[in-house]
Amino acid sequence: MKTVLTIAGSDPTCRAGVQQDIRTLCGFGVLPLCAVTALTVQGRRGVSAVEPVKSALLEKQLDCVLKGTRPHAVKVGMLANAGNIAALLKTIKSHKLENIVLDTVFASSSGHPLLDKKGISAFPRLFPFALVVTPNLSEASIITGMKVRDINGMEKAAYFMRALGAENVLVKGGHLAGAPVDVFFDGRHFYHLSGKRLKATDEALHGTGCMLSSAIAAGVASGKAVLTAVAEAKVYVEGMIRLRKG
Ligand code: PXL
Repeated sequence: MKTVLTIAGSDPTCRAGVQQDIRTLCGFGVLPLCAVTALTVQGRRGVSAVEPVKSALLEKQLDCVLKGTRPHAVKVGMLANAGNIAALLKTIKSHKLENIVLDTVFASSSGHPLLDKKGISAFPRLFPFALVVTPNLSEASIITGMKVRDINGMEKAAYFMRALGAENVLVKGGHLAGAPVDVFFDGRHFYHLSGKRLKATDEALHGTGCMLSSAIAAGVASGKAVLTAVAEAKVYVEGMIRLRKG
């Protein structure tokens, strides 16, 4: 059985974070492993508290779960702070982790920070190890310092992030003013992946980024090409949003 390690924060609603990752990975028939980076306290009204785990404890979790095994892919979600990024970098090198799907989790949809300022500055240090990085428009803007709000800007940002070392970049266009188009860049071609604009509540959309990155990691672990895994993950997330609407 293929295995995917998720490194992410806990969301007690189970709609996002490590809980959502595990559900998604199981749905794709891969075996999840996990390491928890932080506890969040949240409910229907958003995040009310965040408690990062000590970086040494994150490192211990990773060393323990990786002893004697190398996952087929890794999904990285909420990291909380620069100390956890340093612990992850150390682990990536010591355990030679590959097929890393790096989700950019900077803040909750209600605006609560999920990665501190030093963490945001340190975040691009992970790019050279990422098979694919998956920012939305605001995360792409923060990383690149550009105002990313249209497809042209998404292409420029994707180019910039590949130059920072990511092998592939998926800039998610769910917050575009017009039709939702994602831009995928593999260093040679820009692919425009169009989706359907679904009418959904914030609650129904909560955690869909976690779902998408986990689904991509599951596809990659199963031997799919990154672009195929991305396309299939998009179809999966769309289906789940429809289900969540009831
Ligand atoms: O959806 C981003 C996200 C990721 N991980 C955790 C979260 C959230 C959003 O709230 O709580 C733990």
